Amino acid sequence: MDTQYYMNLEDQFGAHNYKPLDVVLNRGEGIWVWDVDGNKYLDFLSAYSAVNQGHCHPKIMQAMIEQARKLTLTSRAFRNDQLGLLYKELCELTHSHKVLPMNSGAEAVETVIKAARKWGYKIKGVPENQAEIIVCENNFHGRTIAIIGFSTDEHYKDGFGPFAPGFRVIPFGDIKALEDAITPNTVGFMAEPIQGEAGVIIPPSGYLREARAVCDKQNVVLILDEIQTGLGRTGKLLAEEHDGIEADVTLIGKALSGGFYPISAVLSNTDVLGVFMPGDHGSTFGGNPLACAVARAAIKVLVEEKMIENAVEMGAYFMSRLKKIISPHIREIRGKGLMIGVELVPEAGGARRFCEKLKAGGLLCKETHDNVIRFAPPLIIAKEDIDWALEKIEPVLAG
Ligand code: IF1
Repeated sequence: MDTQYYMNLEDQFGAHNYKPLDVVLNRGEGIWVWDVDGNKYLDFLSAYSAVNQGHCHPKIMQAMIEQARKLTLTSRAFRNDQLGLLYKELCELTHSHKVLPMNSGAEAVETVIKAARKWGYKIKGVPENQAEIIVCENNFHGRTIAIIGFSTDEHYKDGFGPFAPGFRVIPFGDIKALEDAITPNTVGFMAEPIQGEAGVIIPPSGYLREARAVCDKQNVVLILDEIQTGLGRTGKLLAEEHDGIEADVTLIGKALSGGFYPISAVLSNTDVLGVFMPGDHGSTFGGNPLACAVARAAIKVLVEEKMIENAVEMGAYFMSRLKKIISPHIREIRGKGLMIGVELVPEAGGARRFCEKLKAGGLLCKETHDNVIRFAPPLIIAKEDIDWALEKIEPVLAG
């Protein structure tokens, strides 16, 4: 059975809500993946930063297998012995007070919307049903109805209305706009520390620190969506650390399982998650012992194997080499740690064709929007593998 066979199956029986590169993968190990025809590729996407720890990390796999033999799901009707340990380890690592586990990133975002609103009504004293949450232009927080309702990308919304009220959109990186948008009914301000899907957009330096100060002054919950930037991707455990701040609520997902299992979490101070009472929120699979055991192993290897430090070093090296490439196609190269975007000029004919060429050379990456190539290898990548990747990237970008 070759690539074409599996592609046909997907096209015939699956909804066409994606346009993937034509590569059918069936094996992964570390930074490498293999397709059904036996071709080997260097993975420069890391499943959108969910496999920061590399594919099929042996220690995470071991934890998953051991837990799967013992107990996988209890529901939250009962307690399990992995949940409290995950809470404790996450709180110690991130200086949070409370954790609420969910499954997908979008569910974590939905959860914080509920929590921030309830905090607004119960603690801040906002009149019932008047709560407002401020978000940023070009945000990406997931695909549910509430979330796409405050997207500024028409494509994500087209045909899916009506949407939930209660959101206000301001430009990203503009602290004055945040100050101006806050009203007595504002309960939260939510942003990505670096906008991923928008094309690796880095806000002006000090933006998060200033946002922290504004939120403190106005009694607004600062919510950082670190689902993509978190867990080492930008060279810190959380990207907020670059600004030396702590959000009131931090959302993590993706690499929380090293790609083994969907698990996300809302990390918060006591005030915000403290508003949830029994029955207010939940999920059948959220906080299940298999997910918790996997997450515990995934964060352990991230720290113990110094993947965050490696992201700093390899990110700086890769970035410096990328910046040396002389190419008529490149408009700007942006990045922090191993979250890197190469923006092409409009005349380059779109990032997709470059991704196709890189794939032919054995390197998998994905365009975001039309003109940005995103490079985000697993954080375990070594210098010689970056050199190998650059041998492929340089001629494709220069040509
Ligand atoms: C898709 C991009 C990445 C996220 C942030 C929440 C979520 C995401 C900051 C939702 C998810 C994804 C989902 C994936 C593509 C992708 C993505 F291309 F859109 F920009 F990562 F770079 N907050 N990001 O980045 O998490 O519910 O998916 O677990 O195909 O939609 P989820």
